[in-house]
Amino acid sequence: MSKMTSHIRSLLLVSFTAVCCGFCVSGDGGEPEEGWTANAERVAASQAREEARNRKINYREEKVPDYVLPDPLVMLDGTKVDSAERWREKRRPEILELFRKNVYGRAPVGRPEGMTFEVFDFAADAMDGAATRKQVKINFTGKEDGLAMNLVLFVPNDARKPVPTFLLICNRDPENIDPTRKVKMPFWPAEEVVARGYGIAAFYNGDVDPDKHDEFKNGVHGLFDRPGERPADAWATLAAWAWGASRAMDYFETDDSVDEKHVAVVGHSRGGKTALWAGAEDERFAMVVSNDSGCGGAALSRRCYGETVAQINRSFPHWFCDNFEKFNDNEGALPVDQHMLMALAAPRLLCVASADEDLWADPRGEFLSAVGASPVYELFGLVGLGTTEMPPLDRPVQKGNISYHIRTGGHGLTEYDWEQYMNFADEHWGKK
Ligand code: GTR
Repeated sequence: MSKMTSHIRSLLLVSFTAVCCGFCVSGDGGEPEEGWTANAERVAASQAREEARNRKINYREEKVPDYVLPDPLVMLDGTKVDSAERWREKRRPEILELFRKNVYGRAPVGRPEGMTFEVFDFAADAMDGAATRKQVKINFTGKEDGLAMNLVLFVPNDARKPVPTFLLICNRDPENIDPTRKVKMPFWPAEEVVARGYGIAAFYNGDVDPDKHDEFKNGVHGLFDRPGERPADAWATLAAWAWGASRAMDYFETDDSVDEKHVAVVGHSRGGKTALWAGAEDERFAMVVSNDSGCGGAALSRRCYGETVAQINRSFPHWFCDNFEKFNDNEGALPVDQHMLMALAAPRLLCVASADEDLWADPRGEFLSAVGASPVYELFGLVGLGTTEMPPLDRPVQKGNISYHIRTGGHGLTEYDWEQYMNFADEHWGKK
């Protein structure tokens, strides 16, 4: 058997083992606990709903098609990647390029000329004295009344500066990231993050690009794209939001209170897809957090479980580049799958999370992606996920440089999720 076939076989075996034999030894050394499986009634009800709507969506594990994942460690020309150096120099750029061309599109490179930062709000005694608040207007061109995004940042007052910081790409109503803290939402539990000694920042994705199909006339597309026909690999909206996250990072590099070498980019759902892409495009992010990101995020496209490529392109035609439509009902033709997007985070920290009721996002596909990215971490002499067995509910796996958990409940970003991300950061960023 050739090396390549043997690797593909082992990837398949990994998927098979995880699907069929999920169990885990309980923390107290007692009976092995079952790994997570989707609740059978929920599967049946979800399937019935799709059938009533006449949609080709699958929720049954046994109906997941056979698939072979592209090997992250084999170049397009068949050459095996056997060192971290070859990964860095050859394979990583190749995979990044494949994602730009086929999935997210190509964003303008680097920070825009003329961009300005204006700290328009400063409060040293925010959160009852626990934090210093700053609000920064990031004006992309520096032109008067030019398109700008607002960045809100809280830095704990009693922490040693500069502080490691979490940046949320907020894809929900801006009240979720209320700078006044009159509104407090678990989606962005700023007080709790500050209490753990971390900086916490956020921006609203709609500042960068509206979340609607506007023919790319508004937002940063309207600002930077040349008039005329859009290439099929032009950046779409997820790439625009990811680009926005990089502009926040540009600001962090100028702020002495933020440790720009320890910034986590965090996103939920469409924001999670964006966070993964931001971490791929911009290696300044030391940690990448994908919360319930599903299709086009952490979930393997080839599993066609829950939301599919065809479905997401239909519902959200502005999220991905036009080339992505070539893979509607044709996932096997993709030169990449989402485990390779995760691999682009290596050797940095990566968190992947799913929710029990969120079958639409394919929790098992998200887990298997993390499994599939692990060989790239191993190339760096690191442990990736450190297991191929899906854990039970609410039993986070934090053995290596990839963290995974599946929690009780539905689609959402909760305090429980944030706690896991902070625990992981504590472990790796020396707080423990
Ligand atoms: C869903 C969509 C997902 C996910 C989510 C969200 O409706 O199908 O891909 O991104 O929205 O962002 O909340």
